[in-house]
Amino acid sequence: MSYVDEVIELVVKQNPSEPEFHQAVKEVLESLRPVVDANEEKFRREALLERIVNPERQLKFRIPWVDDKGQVQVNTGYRVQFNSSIGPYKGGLRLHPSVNLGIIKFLGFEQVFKNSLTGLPIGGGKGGSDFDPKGKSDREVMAFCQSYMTELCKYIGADTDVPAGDIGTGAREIGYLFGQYKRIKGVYEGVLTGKGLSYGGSLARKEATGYGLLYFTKEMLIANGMDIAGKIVAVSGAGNVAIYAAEKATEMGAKVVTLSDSTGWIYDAEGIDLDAVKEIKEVKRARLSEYKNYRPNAEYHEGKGVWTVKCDIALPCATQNELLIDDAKALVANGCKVVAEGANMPTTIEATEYLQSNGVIFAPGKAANAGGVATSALEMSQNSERLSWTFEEVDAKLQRIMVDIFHNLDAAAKKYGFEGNYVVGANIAGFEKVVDAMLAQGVC
Ligand code: NDP
Ligand code: 2IT
Repeated sequence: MSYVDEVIELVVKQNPSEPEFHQAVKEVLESLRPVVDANEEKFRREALLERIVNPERQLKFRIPWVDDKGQVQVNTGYRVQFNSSIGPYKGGLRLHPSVNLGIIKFLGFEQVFKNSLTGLPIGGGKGGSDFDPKGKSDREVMAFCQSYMTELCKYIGADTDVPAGDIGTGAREIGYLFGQYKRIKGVYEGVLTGKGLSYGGSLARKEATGYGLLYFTKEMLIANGMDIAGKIVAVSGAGNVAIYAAEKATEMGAKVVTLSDSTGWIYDAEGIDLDAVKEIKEVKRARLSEYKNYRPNAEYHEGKGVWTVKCDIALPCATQNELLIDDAKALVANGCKVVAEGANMPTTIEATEYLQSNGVIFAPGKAANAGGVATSALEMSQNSERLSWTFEEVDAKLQRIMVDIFHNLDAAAKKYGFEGNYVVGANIAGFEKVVDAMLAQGVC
């Protein structure tokens, strides 16, 4: 059996009931076959793949907190410190009832290669909890965040592990987490990114994942002889990534016609009104169904269906496995030419293969959504030098990073004979740097 197949089998055996982790490992290792085959003897002796698929450390702990009725609630907290070969662990904290160890491990594993692709000195990690911020009061969210950080602060620090936002963790949660870290440790340091601008945050971090997705997509379109202006774009999600992806796509002259949340989706043939969406989502923390109050001509549909509309470009920006094989078929049938992932692993392996084999240009999340973590690394730099850069400075660096990522993975795909396969290109380009650092650092 080949080394890649052996390790995939091992991962499934050693981590039963973690399907998302299996999926992420399979996608990456399948892409690495040409590199692994060319170095099989050395990689086996070094147990390189076994080391790559095993987190350096995984933490799981109790988070007790008191709700507004005086009732004690208990959630489970996680932090998976996956790989520190190229820098301190870096990656977000997800707060969503679906969170479990397998989901955090898939996200941490992806983060290792994504962070490598940014070209910046950050290792990979991820954390979160099954706590659901929806419907909770600000005080309840604060109580939870303070309890989470009371335990987490023992394992993180500006030079060891630097968490940030992800689903359910935005500016409010980062503020409460930062305050508790400072209070317990007595240190004012850049231990989290995505901070508020008044206490060490970076301009353009809020916009960075969505904007970066569009900088990447634009470069990929140019390389394929296409232009983003005038295109119809379907976006899923209505959170941090989706909103700023839609904003930049609109700024680039495309028309965004959809957004979605966990209860339904909107279709606005005239182009989504982002001021309305920001008010609904960022200010009121309400449901997308309210969008019709702002734009009576728009459609609101309960449930799934965002991929059934006619579009040139699809940008899945909500969550994992939200674009399935039937969605891929509908997109192809409707003439979609490009899919670029704003979320982490939103497209199943089957759907990805269907899109690629039907001529759709496909950009994997670990490359296309790397602008968020890249700008987090820029926030770390600013904190270290105790200076703040202007929006324009950060945005210019972000653009450069996304353009470079595209060309690096394009080159890696070509080098191994997979021209145009950006999944293979991203996995190989991300892997090569991590492997180089791991081998240089000996058995650790
Ligand atoms: P937010 O919490 O801001 O928004 C998430 C959006 O996706 C919401 O509209 C939410 O709807 C929807 N959503 C979440 N879970 C589900 C689900 N199970 N089914 C249907 N819809 C769902 O998160 P972000 O925008 O920050 O993150 C979105 C994706 O992007 C995630 O995959 C994340 O890992 C990834 N990402 C985020 C980065 C960042 O910097 N924030 C960086 C790189 C990737 P509802 O509000 O109804 O739950
Ligand atoms: O998935 C991701 O890259 C993020 N949620 C952002 C991580 C970060 O550290 O900014």
